[in-house]
Amino acid sequence: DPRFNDQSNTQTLERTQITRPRLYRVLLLNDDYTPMEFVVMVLGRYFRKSDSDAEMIMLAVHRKGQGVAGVYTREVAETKVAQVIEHARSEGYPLRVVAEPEP
Ligand code: TYC
Repeated sequence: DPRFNDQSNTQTLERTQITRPRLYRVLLLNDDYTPMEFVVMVLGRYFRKSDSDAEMIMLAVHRKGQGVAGVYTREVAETKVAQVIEHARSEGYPLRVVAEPEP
């Protein structure tokens, strides 16, 4: 019987191993110089936020000091950080963006 898959003819349940990737939060940090409209544009273009969600997230960061732009696997999160920083620097803005693992 093919279900009995060891020599003692006892049944062994085989399970497929599923490993969830660790997820990383991309955080936007507040500063005094980056224009609000640039942060809203970043949230739309790089984090696929609607205009109203982008506005709410930007204002939360402005008031509270930091906020979550999105949650991704490590490589995606790090790529978005690099892309946003490059874009901000190209415009002369000091915007800070970091990725941190979820607890
Ligand atoms: N504090 C900025 C201003 O008043 C706006 C801002 C919001 C900057 C969020 C960065 O991550 C940021 N122009």
